[in-house]
Amino acid sequence: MNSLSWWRDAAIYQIYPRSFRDSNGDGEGDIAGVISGLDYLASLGIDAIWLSPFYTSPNRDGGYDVANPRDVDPRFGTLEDAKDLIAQTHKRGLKIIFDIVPNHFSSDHLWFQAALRSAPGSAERARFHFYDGKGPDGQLPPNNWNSVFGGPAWTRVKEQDGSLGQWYLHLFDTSQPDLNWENPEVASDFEETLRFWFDLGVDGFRIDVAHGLAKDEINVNHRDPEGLTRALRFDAAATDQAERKALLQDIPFFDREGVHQVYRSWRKIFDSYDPPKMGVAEAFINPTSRIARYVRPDELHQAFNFDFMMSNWNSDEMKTSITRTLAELGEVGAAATWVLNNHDSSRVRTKLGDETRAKSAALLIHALPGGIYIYQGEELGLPDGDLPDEARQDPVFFRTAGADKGRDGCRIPLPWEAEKDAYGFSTGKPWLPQPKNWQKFSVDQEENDSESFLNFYRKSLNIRKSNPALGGESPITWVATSPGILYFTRPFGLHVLINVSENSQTLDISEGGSILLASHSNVQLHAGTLELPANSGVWLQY
Ligand code: TEU
Repeated sequence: MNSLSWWRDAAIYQIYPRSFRDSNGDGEGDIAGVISGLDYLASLGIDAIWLSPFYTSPNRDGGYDVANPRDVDPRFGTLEDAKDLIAQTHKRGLKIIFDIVPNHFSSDHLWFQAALRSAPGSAERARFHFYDGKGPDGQLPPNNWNSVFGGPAWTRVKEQDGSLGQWYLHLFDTSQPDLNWENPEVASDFEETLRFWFDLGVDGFRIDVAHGLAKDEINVNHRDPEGLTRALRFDAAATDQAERKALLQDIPFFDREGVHQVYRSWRKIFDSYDPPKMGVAEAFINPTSRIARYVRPDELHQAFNFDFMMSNWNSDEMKTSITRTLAELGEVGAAATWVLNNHDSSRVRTKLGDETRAKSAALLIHALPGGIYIYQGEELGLPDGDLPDEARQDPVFFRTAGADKGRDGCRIPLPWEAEKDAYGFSTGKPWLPQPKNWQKFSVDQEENDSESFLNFYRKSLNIRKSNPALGGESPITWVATSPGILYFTRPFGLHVLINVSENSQTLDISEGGSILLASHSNVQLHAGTLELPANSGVWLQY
């Protein structure tokens, strides 16, 4: 890890604070809970943590509805707790990044409350996207855009005199009014937020909906509103991925030119600190060549690699995505990132369908040049949990009338201790019910089992950190081999082979190597013959 550009090959662990660990028994995770887990996190072999939002929020979208970006929600603790977390994280030699949500505020934010009290055309309304409706009485929304969470992207307000009035844009929930980035007050407020946390020692930001801040002309309808809905659905299984990628290229409020000016000005702020701060874009766009534009030398540092995350368990698809990523990012001099899942997607174990594949996917990405992101619980091999509909909280579930189950299944509180209530997550009732059979995934059980998923991740991450053949950005060289196998080498004698097929394969390879790590003990190497069972993977050291 190079200290100035530490993020280029870092392993960054995503904490969803609400579900990490609860210190006060209210059933929701909090900052003190994160602090109590820091030794565990440091033992994994990661370099940094990223926390999803814990700011003041009515919590209609898990805190991505921010009412005050420069304070901590009492459910999570206090600003003093946040300062303590930064100090305690640094003390363990880890970096810490927070989440910034520039596309929208919560409708509880003072600015939006003021906008509701103010007249159409006022300066207060100009911080958001307020428009008159269409139709004789303005009863129709200004355009036909859909919200990412389902339903229209517009809500009509009541004016002060009680009459039905203007409409405001919300690409997400009604409680998340979009900010108007053409208004300089918006830009300066976010610069203040960046500096506020940077001055407290935060090392960088994950930028929520980084592709959404600039919008096309509001007065123009989108020609394919149904395509728009399909492109935006969270339920990956509901849309063919190839179709989805095509549809994503034509969204009037994503990936517009105007966003780049914002990141150029943020970069100046990042670089004004010593050492410089970093930013990672959450930009859900296609084609991938567009992603490279967010990480040009004067913009952000990283962008999540959703193209790879959305690839199916298919060797050609995965290889194409890897090759394209490295080539496109290489052109702008940016480091790649590799992500298997996050708090918006299915967990990788569930997505790939079994444990061996999930381990092999980790062996693959932990051996690629660039940075990796790990979503809390991924190291335990957690699957998505089944939830009764009554327990669901994600606005996606409600706004699609249950057609899309939403993202709660991947947000279930972590199991820490097999024999305790709530698996030791909380002494109270967890905000989402945990499945009955999660003892085996609990941290304490996995700690004591040398063959556990956790100990596998620990080995993988610690080798990645200490062995010069892994991590870093040295190139990969593909080796021609049997169909269904991904085989590449990296300098310092590392050979990586992943069997992305349902057939066990016996491969003749060069002699002299030994197994550094394998997804399973049934991967065997004898002289120059490698037995690679279906879906398994291996690192060989020559
Ligand atoms: O997600 C952004 C988001 O919803 C899109 O990138 C989405 O993945 C894509 O359009 C496909 O539907 C972020 C947060 O990660 C998420 O938890 C929040 O709910 C959302 O922003 C709103 O802040």
